[in-house]
Amino acid sequence: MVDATKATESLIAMLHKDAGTVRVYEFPGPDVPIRIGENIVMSSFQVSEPQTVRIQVKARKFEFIPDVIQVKAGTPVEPSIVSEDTAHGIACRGLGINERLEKGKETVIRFTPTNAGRYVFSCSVYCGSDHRSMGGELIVN
Ligand SMILES: [Cu+2]
Repeated sequence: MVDATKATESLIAMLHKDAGTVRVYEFPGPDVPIRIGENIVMSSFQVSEPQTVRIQVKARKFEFIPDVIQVKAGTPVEPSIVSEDTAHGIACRGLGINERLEKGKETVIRFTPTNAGRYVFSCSVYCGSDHRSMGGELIVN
């Protein structure tokens, strides 16, 4: 039984032998925890939804600010990107993203990176002499 008034956002799972009535959890009782030596085998896990990470990003000749963004795998990410000077773009091949960024207009991209890694992004709309150096990196841990 779960007492909802005592519930928190995390649960503890305890492996046990279903030794009494099958599919009825009888503890304390015949359902004995699985032990390794003296230790009961347990693990905790989150049951709450991961919080969306919202990030304000500026684009301008020839940089993204910030240009390094770190997030956890499985966390929804919502960068809100505004170009300050001219049309730019943001493309990230590893995440299948390519959006045009009009001057002064907010562009919100929503995605959830599932695999850890480093994802390079860059400007995908030609914006001048240093266009090719305009980029950054999303680090997914
Ligand atoms: Cu550019």
